[in-house]
Amino acid sequence: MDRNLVRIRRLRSRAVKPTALAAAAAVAAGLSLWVAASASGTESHRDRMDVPGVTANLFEWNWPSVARECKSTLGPDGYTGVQVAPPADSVKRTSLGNGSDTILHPWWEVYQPVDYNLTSRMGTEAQFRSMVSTCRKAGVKVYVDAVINHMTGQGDTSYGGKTFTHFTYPGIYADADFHHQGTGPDQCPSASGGIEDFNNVHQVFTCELVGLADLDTSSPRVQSTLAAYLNKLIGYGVSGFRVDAAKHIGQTDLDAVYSRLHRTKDGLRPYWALEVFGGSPGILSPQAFTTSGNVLGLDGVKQIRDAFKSYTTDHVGSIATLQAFGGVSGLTPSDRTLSFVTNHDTERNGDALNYKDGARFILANEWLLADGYGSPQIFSGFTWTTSDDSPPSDGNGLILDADCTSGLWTCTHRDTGIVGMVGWHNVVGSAARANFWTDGDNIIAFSKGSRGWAAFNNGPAAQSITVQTGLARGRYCDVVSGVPTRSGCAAGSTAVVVDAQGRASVTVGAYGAVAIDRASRR
Ligand code: LAG
Ligand code: CA
Repeated sequence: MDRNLVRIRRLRSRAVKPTALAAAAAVAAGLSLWVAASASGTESHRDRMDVPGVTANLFEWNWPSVARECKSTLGPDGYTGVQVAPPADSVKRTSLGNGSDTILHPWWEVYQPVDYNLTSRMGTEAQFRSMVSTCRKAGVKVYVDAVINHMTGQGDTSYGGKTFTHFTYPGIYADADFHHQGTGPDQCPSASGGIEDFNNVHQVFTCELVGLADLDTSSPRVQSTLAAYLNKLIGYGVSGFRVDAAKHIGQTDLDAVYSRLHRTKDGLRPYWALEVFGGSPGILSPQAFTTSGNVLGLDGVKQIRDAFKSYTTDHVGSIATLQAFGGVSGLTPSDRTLSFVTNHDTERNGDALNYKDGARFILANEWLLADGYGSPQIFSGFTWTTSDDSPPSDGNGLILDADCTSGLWTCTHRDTGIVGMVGWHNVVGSAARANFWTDGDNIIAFSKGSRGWAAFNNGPAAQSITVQTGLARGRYCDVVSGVPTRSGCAAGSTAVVVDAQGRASVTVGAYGAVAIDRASRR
């Protein structure tokens, strides 16, 4: 039994959930793998890049709420990282924009930066800083959504009280720092000045995305301004970035910015997860951006949706298809991918399952944690009716404290089954998948070496199966129904008996999962 596992087991047997220590051990295990992989790789800038482990994406949680959650929940539950919303000062709408929008402070205000001072809807710069330090102390690293392709597309005042116009942001950028319509190499060639053809590389890089002022990221001045912003965050203890609209910056400019970044507080290169929507050819594809960093698993999101619930045909799907998922099903390589069931865009645009899918959404998240593809991230946002809805805020757009009892926040990361599977993920580590079993339709089961075994039922009726678990003989507690106590299974949690041949008979509930691991043996 390896050292990490012993630690996790000791923690669980003390009736303590896997904590910062387990989390750190899991990170260290991932890290050594990464270093080994990159030693043989060709891209030197990947050398010792941070590896996030399991992250929670607390979308638009305000900074004091994130800090509290790191300490009370994320760290103790074994999450090793948290992704937070764009912290830069952004537009604060004082009137409705163009078109049909009817909400004064839609969630997307934060994707329209105005200034790199961190006065935002989520709090002050001091609150941000203190959140990062609280989270790090709880064993939870902080990853920031970095909006660096563009500035605002509308409005004239910001949360930080700045006034600006399109192309002029006092103190940071002026007209010459942006791409403009024209025919030169750093100019936008489309008639409208916006991206009209997502297959045209010149337009994708230099034209405006939905009317947002497009930074001339090829300019050394812009690059150093962006790097100064990101380095400030790194200085506060941030471990890496989800790079918004990375597809519209392009590899060359992304690399130029990345090369200016400092090491993180852990002495690593910052994590760099590029947002690149699939659907465009060649160098615009997610695959082609893996030379510049990790990428978001957006194509995987659709495969997961279609496996659990097909939107195109019968609305049933079949998770037996997930026997092949990852590089083998055409996705970017596991060690280059930030994987998730949904994010803030796909939960609204039909590409993904979302919290409204109920048990199936939870099941898909549990499966992702078990599958082990990519660095898994659990998205946890606020509930909404229309796709522009504001997160719970006061009249000025300032976001209120997250409250998991109000029904206004989904709090997906706190779900008992998901928390159990975060622990399971940390226990099984990098063990290879084995003992795959399926009924050929909507039940799958597999082990990770001899460290853990899990079963998933994406059907409306409970099913009993008898299968090879790959685990040693013993009595194990199901971790999906609750983290085991020192002496036994959690209240209401089922025990699974593995016989001398490694076989077990298990009943898996409707749209449910059962999972056991070496640290859940009692
Ligand atoms: C992203 N990744 O590349 C974000 O994940 C996505 O959420 C952002 O769009 C987008 N890129 C720009 O950062 C979101 C909303 C848009 C919104 C935009 C800027 O999905 O709807 O556009 O943020 O706030 C809004 C209006 C547009 C308008 C634009 C500029 O909806 O109609 O043209 O603002 O004024
Ligand atoms: Ca651009």
